[in-house]
Amino acid sequence: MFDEGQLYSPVTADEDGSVTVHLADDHPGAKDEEYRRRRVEIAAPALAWQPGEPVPRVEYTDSENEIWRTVCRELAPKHERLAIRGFLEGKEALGLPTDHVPQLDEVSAGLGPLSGFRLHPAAGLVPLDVFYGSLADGVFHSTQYLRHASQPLYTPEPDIIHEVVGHCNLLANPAIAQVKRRAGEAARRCETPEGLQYVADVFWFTIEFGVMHEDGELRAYGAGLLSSYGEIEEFRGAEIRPVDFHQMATLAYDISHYQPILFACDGMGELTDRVAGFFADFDDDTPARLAHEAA
Ligand code: TIH
Ligand code: FE2
Repeated sequence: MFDEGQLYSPVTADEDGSVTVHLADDHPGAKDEEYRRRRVEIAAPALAWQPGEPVPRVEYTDSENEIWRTVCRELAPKHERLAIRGFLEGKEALGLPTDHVPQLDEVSAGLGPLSGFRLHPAAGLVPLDVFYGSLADGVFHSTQYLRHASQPLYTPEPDIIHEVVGHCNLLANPAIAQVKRRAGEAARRCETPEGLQYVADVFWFTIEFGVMHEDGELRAYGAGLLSSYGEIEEFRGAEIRPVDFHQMATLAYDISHYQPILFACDGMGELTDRVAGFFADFDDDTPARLAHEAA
């Protein structure tokens, strides 16, 4: 069980239209006035954005581009050593810039011909039914701000590095993009918040934090591992369990640290057949059935 709402700094708008980004006291940017101002500047157009309008462009500053460069440089050798082949193929095909932050529309233009996915801007947390449901339409919601410069190696809060370097390189692989579409279709079929939460929990332990046995080695395919040059070095030290959907949905855990328990697919086939098949078959009755089987 996991509350995704805790991950994002809430973004609110007053009646007069003024936007506030609420950073928690322990957020690395909490006391950085310039960072706070910048978060508002980036969130406001995303909050006001409506589908059909052009995605707001962000003129990234030199220091933001520097964060992007640092993370890309640190991640490159770690991806080669620790990411699954399917991710590396997607990364090669998408060819993201490594020297500056790309615009969401540029990333969408690259993804379109590869897997049909495109990006919508997110000011902060997108309601779960919208976030997961729109995956069925090939839409991925992406934040546009960057993590704070003082902690580039890991952020508990998804930023554009996580969304684009982690998720979009995966979405550039059609077989993996298909798993995300199936998760979206499962979310669309849910009529209960419990069903939707179950989809979100399984998504968390697969697409966000999944690992895989590949060619005799444990490698990462979860976007949250692939966007953090701190956590990607540590996942082989986690407790690794075989894929178990009931466990994924019932495990209590803490989002502010590296994950101590991860679930490993046995090769790409288990992701594209078993995990995708789980989402393809999922409905509101699935949780009770799996709980019964586990008892
Ligand atoms: N921890 C990831 C990173 O540092 O890139 C970001 C997140 C992934 C999932 C939730 S937050
Ligand atoms: Fe994510």
